[in-house]
Amino acid sequence: MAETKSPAAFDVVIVGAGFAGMYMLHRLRGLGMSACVFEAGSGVGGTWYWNRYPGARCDVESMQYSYSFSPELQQEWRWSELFASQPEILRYANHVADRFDLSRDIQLNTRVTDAKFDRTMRRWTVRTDRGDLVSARYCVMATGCLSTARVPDFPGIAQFAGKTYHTGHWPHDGVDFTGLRVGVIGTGSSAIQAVPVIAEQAAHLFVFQRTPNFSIPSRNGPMPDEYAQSWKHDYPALREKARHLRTGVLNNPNDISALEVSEQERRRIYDERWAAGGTNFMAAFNDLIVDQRANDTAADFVRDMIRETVRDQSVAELLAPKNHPIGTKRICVDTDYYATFNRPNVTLIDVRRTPISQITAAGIRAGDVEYKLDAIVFATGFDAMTGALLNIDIRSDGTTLQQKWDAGPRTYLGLMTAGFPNMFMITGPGSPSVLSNMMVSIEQHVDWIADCVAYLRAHGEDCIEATQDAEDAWVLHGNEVAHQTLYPLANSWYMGVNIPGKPQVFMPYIGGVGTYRDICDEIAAEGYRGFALSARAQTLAAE
Ligand code: N01
Repeated sequence: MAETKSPAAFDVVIVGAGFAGMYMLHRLRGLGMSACVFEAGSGVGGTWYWNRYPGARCDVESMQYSYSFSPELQQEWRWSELFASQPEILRYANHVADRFDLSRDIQLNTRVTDAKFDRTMRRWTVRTDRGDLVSARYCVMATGCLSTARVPDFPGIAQFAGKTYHTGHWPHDGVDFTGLRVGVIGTGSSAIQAVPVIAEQAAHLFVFQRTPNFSIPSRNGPMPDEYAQSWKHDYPALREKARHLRTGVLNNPNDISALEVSEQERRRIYDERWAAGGTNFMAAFNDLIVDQRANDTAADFVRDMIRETVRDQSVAELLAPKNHPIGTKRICVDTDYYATFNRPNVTLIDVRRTPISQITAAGIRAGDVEYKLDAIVFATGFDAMTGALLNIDIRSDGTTLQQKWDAGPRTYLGLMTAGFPNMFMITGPGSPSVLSNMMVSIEQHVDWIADCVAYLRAHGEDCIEATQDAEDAWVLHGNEVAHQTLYPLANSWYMGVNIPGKPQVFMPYIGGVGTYRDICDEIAAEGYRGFALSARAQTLAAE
């Protein structure tokens, strides 16, 4: 879009007003820095603004999936359920925006299209789809890990006469499926939450499954007052403890091997975790994600639970995952997912055996069968971790980020990438991000970045850049750690496998939230080891 304005100048430009961008703005204000935030949505909340599909809720407990930076905020906010629903989390995001007066620096309905670094001026110039032009010393990408929705390129998609929806772009006024024949494509976390709710409304629901997933019942319910109070009473200590755990979630880890106990004892422990519900199931033993034999015991247990729940054993067999170790694709959490397949109005279709060949005017064709539909829900996921970043034309020294990451993302700590000075990523590839409680990881990154820019200011520096050596070493370390686990055995979006042509590398850092935090803190304490720091004045004097 043409523009004639000269750029407005800020200390920092932030891309995205989800939980990461909002807290970043708050911290920068606290440092007396000027910042502006661009947000593509018409409201704050990021992933919770976009993902409004039926049944959407968080699979980390509400008492833990919330900001910890403000003691007042965490005391005053009341969650109504153990696992908060999307509308409630969005209300919370809006409450935070109001409470900390964030909105005056957030420009909504504005998508950042380009960001260019000028090495002479040591500033980023950022453009938007509305013609804004902004210059800032630092650019912070708070663009989210799962914010670029993906619809596979099914032939005939445009000719479908009914309505289509993607879970990650759900209409704001909801969708009424009453009396309709609905198809859901995909059986990841989003579908597993949406399917039971849509099944209650639809005349008939067809679930098109390519790969079954392991799902644990959430056992969600109203938040008991005493439970909320027990957290609030001890919040500072509990939050601190969570920051040093592997996933950033207090999940009652059992620090013994699944192979150390008798079969009976193992079964007792799995039964207990299954009855308690939620992702804590994966903390039943300490080796489920590193030892195939240990993993098999947990996977067998869940497969048995599926067979117990689903009456038609041929459907149960289709729903029971057999091709990836449990937990190596994101473990799902549900309310009545497997039981939904006992309903007479729900049909499971195995599109592994008979792939979807076409979307027709009347529905979906898989094999020889055309399923007549009034609506199709694409629960087909996201171009994860890199999609939102690479959708922006990011350039420095004549190179684009797209070119630099041609063979997969390369970062130092998931915070910066060499050759792109003064650009920070929040929960970028190479950090624990999607393998952790995102709130814990977001706060850790925001605090690290805020401390970093404050340090630069205090030391008269205005430029920071990851060195190539440090980045190479971090990428190597990340790969080594990932390959000590079972994660790379799954065709997951963690590996980029869901996007045709995307380089297949394990993107998040799996070393654990606590270990990672210690590494980041040590690096900062050593004057930002592995980063090159400089000031423009010094550079000019040297020339
Ligand atoms: O997406 P997904 P999602 N033909 O990529 C299928 C977070 N999240 O939106 O596995 C047929 O997991 C695909 O099949 P396959 C969470 O981190 C959190 O569900 O590629 N099927 C798969 O079944 C999660 O992991 C929460 O064989 C096709 C599905 O589409 C992440 O978001 C809630 C296909 C995509 O599953 C993404 O979850 C929701 C094709 N051509 C999401 N292409 C909570 O906090 C794709 N599929 C609870």
